[in-house]
Amino acid sequence: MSITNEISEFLQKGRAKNVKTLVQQALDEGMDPKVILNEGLLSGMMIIGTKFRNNEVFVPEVLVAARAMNMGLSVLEPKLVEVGNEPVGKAVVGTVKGDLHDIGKNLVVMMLKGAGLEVYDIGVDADAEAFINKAEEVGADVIGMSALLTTTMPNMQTVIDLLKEKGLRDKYIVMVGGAPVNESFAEQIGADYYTSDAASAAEVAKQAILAKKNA
Ligand code: B1M
Repeated sequence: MSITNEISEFLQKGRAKNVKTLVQQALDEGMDPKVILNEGLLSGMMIIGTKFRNNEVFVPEVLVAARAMNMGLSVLEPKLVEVGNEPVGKAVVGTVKGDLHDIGKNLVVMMLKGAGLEVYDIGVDADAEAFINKAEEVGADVIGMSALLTTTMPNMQTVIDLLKEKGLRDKYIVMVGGAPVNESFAEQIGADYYTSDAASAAEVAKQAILAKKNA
């Protein structure tokens, strides 16, 4: 079995320590961190997601798999972040109120750091004030929101509405993403950008900041 398959298998079983060890081993063997991410960690998480939807596994199993995923990501982070180094701008990133899913958000945080942004991760279940207060405090360029539940997607709108209410909407580049979010939803709530994955989020954020600074 290939090492990425082993990572995927251990992740599905929630064996965090094995995942951590194997991710490190794969890196030591010179494997591309993106291959480890996509073919090991994310592939295992996708299988768990499908089994969850089909009622073949339940919340506790998903929770331990998610812990193993985050443990693997923590080993990968320094490698994924190693790329660009010029400080491009600042971003505040979080998962919206009512939503505890953090894996996609963590990936976005890592990729943004890798693209040279200074990132303030406000965690999960973050309300509108938390996004805006942090953005104001640190002088952010970007507010990035993640949502994984159809029931929490509307909370992205709440953040944008509060920005408008405070007269701050144009001050920030607002980016949204997460499995149930799409381009038309982003347009409907008045976000600036939707991206389907963390790597494109980083690319778009960087371009948008540069474009705004040069405008
Ligand atoms: Co939950 N959950 N979950 N869950 N969970 C989903 C999302 C679900 C689709 C599963 C299913 O039914 N098939 C379903 C949502 C259904 C819906 O709303 N339509 C669901 C449900 C129902 C629930 C609960 C309600 C279950 C329950 O309690 N009965 C509950 C809700 C808790 C809450 O949040 N209040 C719940 C709980 C959990 C766990 C805690 C057990 C765990 C989360 C642990 C954690 O995150 N630490 C969990 C997990 C792991 C999942 C699945 C299996 C995997 C999610 C994930 O991490 N994917 C998920 C099924 C699935 O998505 N297939 C599911 C990997 C991750 C890398 O992808 O986050 O999409 P994702 O990020 C992607 C892109 O979306 C994008 O970049 C990433 C790729 O590069 N992206 C952005 C994300 N954010 C972005 C922001 C951007 C740009 C791109 O710009 C700012």
